[in-house]
Amino acid sequence: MPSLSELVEEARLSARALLDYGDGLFNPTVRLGVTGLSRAGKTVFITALVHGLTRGGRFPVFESLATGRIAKARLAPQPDDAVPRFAYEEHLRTLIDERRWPNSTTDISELRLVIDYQRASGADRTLTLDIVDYPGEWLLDLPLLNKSYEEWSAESLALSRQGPRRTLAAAFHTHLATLDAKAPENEQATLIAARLFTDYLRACRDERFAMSLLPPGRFLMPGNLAGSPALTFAPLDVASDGSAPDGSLWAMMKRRYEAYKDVVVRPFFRDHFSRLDRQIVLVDALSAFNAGPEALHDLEAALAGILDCFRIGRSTILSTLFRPRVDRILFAATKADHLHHLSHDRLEDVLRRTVTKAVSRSELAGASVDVVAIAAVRATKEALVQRGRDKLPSILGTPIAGEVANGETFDGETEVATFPGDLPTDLDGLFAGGSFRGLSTDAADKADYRFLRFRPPLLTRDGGEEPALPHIRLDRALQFLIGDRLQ
Ligand SMILES: Nc1nc2c(ncn2[C@@H]2O[C@H](COP(=O)(O)OP(=O)(O)OP(=O)(O)O)[C@@H](O)[C@H]2O)c(=O)[nH]1
Ligand SMILES: [Mg+2]
Repeated sequence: MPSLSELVEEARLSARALLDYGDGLFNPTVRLGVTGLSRAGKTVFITALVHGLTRGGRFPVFESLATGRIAKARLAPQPDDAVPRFAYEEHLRTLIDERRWPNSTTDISELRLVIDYQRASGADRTLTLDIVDYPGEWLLDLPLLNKSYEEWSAESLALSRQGPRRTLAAAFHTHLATLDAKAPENEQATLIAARLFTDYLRACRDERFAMSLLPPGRFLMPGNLAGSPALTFAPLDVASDGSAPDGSLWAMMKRRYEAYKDVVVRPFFRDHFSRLDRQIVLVDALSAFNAGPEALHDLEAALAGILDCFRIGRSTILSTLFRPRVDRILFAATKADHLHHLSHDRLEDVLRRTVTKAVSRSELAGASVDVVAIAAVRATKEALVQRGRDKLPSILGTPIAGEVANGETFDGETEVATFPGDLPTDLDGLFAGGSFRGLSTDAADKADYRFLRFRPPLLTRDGGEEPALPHIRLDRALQFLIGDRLQ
């Protein structure tokens, strides 16, 4: 039996769906979700996409633009009053004028683009594209809705005792050993536990480990909820089928865990996720390579978790309330400009392998899924560099000040040619963690694959005109995501 609050919620949701629908009849709209774990490349992707559409980028594969059917794309006022606007102008200025990557963003944001185009049949039409940028970490909170505090505790403690996570969680484990779950509730002990648990999650995100699976997602990006009780709890060593004595530390943690679900998780799925029509999931597979096999496994698990949110066939954790209406999902490996183009297909293969495993587990009723390797903003050029007798396919770029390679520290001004290492051909060996080493297992110069971070490209303005941003396969991504809606 649905509870009263569920019924009320359902009524509210139907009312809004009707509103969205009515609006859509007169004014066709696509809500495009852009997600990915932190640093995956969401902000850069949206900035490049909007710039390309409004300025007219070089997008040969994006048919409607390439054939001249798009007359004009312009920004329009952001429609949702409670969601921050995506700071497009600021991000663009940072990229082009300062040649810096935009700062990290930790909250949801939205931007509305209106596209005037001509249908293939000749009629003039308008499509409204609402782009929603939200952290992929929020999707990974979905399973919490179906888990008791005790189950969640048992799982996250088990995870924190595996592989490299064990060392990173040492301080938290030490504090945990001093806690008695059945003792009276204690705000100070809880604060310390929450802080150490968050420190552990943050350490896992570090470049050397690049772990992906770190719920609760809001712990690392609390936004305006920082310091609130709903974000101040941690797992305890308690029996997964036990029940908490009244007034105990355990009961307090449990209450806050439930509050987290109510104030953070449910509203996100209800207000944002369920309204998306199309979704792109950006994946920083190269950072996982950089870190090593553990990070790749972790990424694989996180991607499976993200895909689970789109399972709509069977009855899942997603109640009918939260079910998305997404009918196209694109997984994109970002930052492909760190590789020579000869390796782009291989990068797609790695991602396809990871995703296929997850897709075959889920029933994505009606949704089509594709995979592409992209660079939203291409920071490098390609060159063949003579090394001894061989010519190596290398990439040319300006490493960010402070990046180090072979003992040399870069100043942020000098352009260098590098050979980042080949992506391994043997994918099974790669995931099995055989011979492939990354930063988390060895010194940087011993890692089998290592990429440098480059500055955004140097662009010159021809006359007064804004320069186009170079990219890799961004047009292919666009064609898959919205090409059919511009027919
Ligand atoms: N070379 C290259 N680097 C990129 C590209 N896109 C993103 N990056 C790098 O990845 C970093 C993160 O990109 P963002 O777009 O800020 O990623 P995000 O997903 O918005 O990150 P958060 O806001 O922290 O969640 C940037 O600072 C760049 O260093 C790209 O197309 N090419
Ligand atoms: Mg961002």
